[in-house]
Amino acid sequence: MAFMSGKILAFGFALLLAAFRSQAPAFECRPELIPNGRKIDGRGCINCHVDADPPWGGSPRNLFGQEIEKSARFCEPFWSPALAAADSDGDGIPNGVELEDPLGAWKLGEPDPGNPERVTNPGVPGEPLLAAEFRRGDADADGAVALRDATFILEFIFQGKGILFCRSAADANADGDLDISDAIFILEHLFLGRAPPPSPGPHSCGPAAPGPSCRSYRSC
Ligand SMILES: [Ca+2]
Ligand SMILES: [Ca+2]
Ligand SMILES: [Ca+2]
Repeated sequence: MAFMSGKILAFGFALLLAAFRSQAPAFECRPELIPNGRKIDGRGCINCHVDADPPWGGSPRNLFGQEIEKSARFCEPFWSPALAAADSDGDGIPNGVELEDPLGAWKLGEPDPGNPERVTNPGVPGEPLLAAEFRRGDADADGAVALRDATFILEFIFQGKGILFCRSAADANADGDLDISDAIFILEHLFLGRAPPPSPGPHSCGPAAPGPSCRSYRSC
């Protein structure tokens, strides 16, 4: 009889634990552990939970929260290049781009990176995005069209190096393709004085096509 009571108690405890885990408590410290963690609503719980302000202090985790829960331990840092590169909510925009730290380089204690107005929730797919802008020919997104943009394009095409923040920016001749002719176009402009990259040009920013492309381009 005592053995049965023990099993019933254990079962009840397991049920309670499961209920507790499904209504996951929000760690107030965790918004501080991701870049721009409090930019959306000032508190930041909504980055990981479906309800930012439930009456009893916690709510089920959204898709980003579920991903974090796999590796996070209490208030220990967990932000990483791998987590930045992942797309937890499956909307085509990596977590790091949504939080304005595409490379996952931000460290706890550093100022928030990027443009806070562009921050979106990495756990909620389909949020409206601010229109992204780009400079034609500035493939490496450092704010200028230079020799390094040509080498960036060649290394990206032939060696798979680098992160292409905006395909339109690297499409220097604006023909819709990204290939060796874009690197040549930049070189001819720089060293032979030929025509600059077409609209919006190398010195002005112009709107990119709607969608996630150019979302992480940050020199405009
Ligand atoms: Ca996403
Ligand atoms: Ca550049
Ligand atoms: Ca092209």
